[in-house]
Amino acid sequence: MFATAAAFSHARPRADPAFARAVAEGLTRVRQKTLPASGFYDAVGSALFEVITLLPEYGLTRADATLLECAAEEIVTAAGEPELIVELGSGTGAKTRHILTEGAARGSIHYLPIDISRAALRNCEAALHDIGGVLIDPIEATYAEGIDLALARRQSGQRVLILFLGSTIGNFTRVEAAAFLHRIRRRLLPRDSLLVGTDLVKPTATLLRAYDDSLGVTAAFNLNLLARINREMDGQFDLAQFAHEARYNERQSRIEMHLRSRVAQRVGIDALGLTVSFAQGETIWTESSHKFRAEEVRRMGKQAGWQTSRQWIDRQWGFAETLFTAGSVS
Ligand code: AVJ
Repeated sequence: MFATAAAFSHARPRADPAFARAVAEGLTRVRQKTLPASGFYDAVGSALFEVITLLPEYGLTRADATLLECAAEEIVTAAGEPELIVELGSGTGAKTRHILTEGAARGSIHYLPIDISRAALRNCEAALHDIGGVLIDPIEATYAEGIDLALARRQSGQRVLILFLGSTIGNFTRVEAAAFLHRIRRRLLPRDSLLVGTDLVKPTATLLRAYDDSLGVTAAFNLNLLARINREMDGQFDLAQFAHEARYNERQSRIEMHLRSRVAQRVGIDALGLTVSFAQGETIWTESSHKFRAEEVRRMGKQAGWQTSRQWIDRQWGFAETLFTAGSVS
């Protein structure tokens, strides 16, 4: 039947169970409703994020990439020429290329990108497979599970470098970020390293432009959370009834993204058996993107048990790469 083909092309994509749980929990909160920032990155959202990185207003990814390109040689040397390189959140692999190329110039590299998205891992492998002397072993897992799986592959005497780039750490609260740095430190050995990319505090106007661009790509990226619920969970969100909003929280030095309901409305999410009520002007908090001071990052590492740190800073945009190295465990 011809109808079958049409029905297939409109088939509901399978709901990601972790995202579905977070939706059910976050939209039934009595006070501030929330949706998780990890939910942005389905196929549509990942493509929109790639566009964001090209926008003139969003300098973050360009600063990160430029720094890594310029400092790759120093980073690999300071990390003690690691043989095992683990990356949290594989991204497109474009930024990692410089580190891997430099590492492979000193000896063969085992590269283990970790991501919950199989599509992201496939893109990363396709983008980096041509670098000679690098064995790529993608791990489809959460960061915590993935780190344990990756470190189980360490052969004795191998030195490890963990990469956490792109200011992804900025999505954590400061307390969560500190706990994360501590947890990684406990899993590593003396002389292992961790490279963390962080966006730095900068003028509020610059930040607001970066998270509310003139083309509306960030608005689409934010609204895609609702579109994704419609696609995966038979949600009834009318996207025109929600507005993208980016605020800067001075006290916490972070951008907060929200979706504001333009009217009082009730929205069904059929696959969850849920109806959500919104007051006019009520918001869903969708992301926090923390901005750091360079010395604050070094201090966080020290407090988490990392003995030494080195930093490379892009002053034009305001971005830092910080390399923490584990000393002897006391
Ligand atoms: C990928 C988490 C670093 O916080 O800037 C971009 C995501 N959100 N525009 C960020 C994002 C809105 C991005 N991170």
